[in-house]
Amino acid sequence: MAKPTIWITRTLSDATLERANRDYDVIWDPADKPGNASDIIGMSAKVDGIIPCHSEHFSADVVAQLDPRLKIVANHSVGVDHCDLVALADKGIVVTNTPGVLSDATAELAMMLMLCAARHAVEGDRIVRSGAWDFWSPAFLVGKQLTGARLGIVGMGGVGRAFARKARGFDMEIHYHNRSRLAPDEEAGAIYHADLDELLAVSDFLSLHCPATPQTIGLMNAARLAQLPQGAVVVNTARGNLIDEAALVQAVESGHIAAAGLDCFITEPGGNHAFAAFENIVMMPHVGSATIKTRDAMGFKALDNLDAFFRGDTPPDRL
Ligand code: 8YV
Repeated sequence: MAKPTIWITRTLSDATLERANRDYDVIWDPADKPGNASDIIGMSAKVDGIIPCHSEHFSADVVAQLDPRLKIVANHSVGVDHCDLVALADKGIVVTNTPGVLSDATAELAMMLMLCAARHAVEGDRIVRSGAWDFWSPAFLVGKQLTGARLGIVGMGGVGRAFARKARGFDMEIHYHNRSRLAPDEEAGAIYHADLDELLAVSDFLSLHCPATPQTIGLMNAARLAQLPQGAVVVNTARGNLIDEAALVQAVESGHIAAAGLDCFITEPGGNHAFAAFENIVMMPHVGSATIKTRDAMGFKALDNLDAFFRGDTPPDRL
């Protein structure tokens, strides 16, 4: 039987590309450019499946123009806010994602951002690197300690729970808000707040781990940022549009928010240049899951989903 043809939109890990080329007829452009609407529409007539990243947008308008040849969108991401799931379902296109395998890598990056934000890493690095380090005092670059502090986690899915596990190692008191309360073994002592506002009031550190949905976009607006304790640290490794960026700039400027660590921005790639004026905002370019181990695992999970689908089974991560 002829191998199915798939389009791999971006440069996935070597191991993933090798396995894909072994099992499929693969269309992949090493130029590694995001696929735009016309790329996606055009390619849908040539392939049976696509492995996209969050950089390819399957809007309702794009989905309406897809060729019936395309049967499955096997995302190389856990987040699927770049896909109009209703439009894809209406069109009979199967959609999968890659839950679980990127939780630890993303939680590690969140921890890095939280520590860097809390301990003036951007400023400290700049001072030493530039040769401007000509002074020391016990009052120099005094930061905020994680030990014993209250950490609020919004969204206790795979990444939120992985982050809670790591934060326990720093002896933080874990609080969380989630659509539903976790079972006691998953909660592992974390304190549940059914009400987001209650969580915010006790979050010396706040880390966002929920998906971007119509309910969560703009979640951290000026009013919610104001509910955090004075001097709180905000971390976002989920999606940029969870935070009102102008409100965050104001809250950092006023000192109400002591520092922030951001891996996600409303505009990507690009970020928000207003943040660059603040050395207490540490930023990374959406690389939460960018480790060799995790990139391999994400690619393999996307391929596992395709394999199952083309065998005639239900893909394990079908949405
Ligand atoms: C990925 C992500 O790097 O999985 C997600 O939802 O945001 C990132 O971890 C990216 O989406 C890869 O496609």
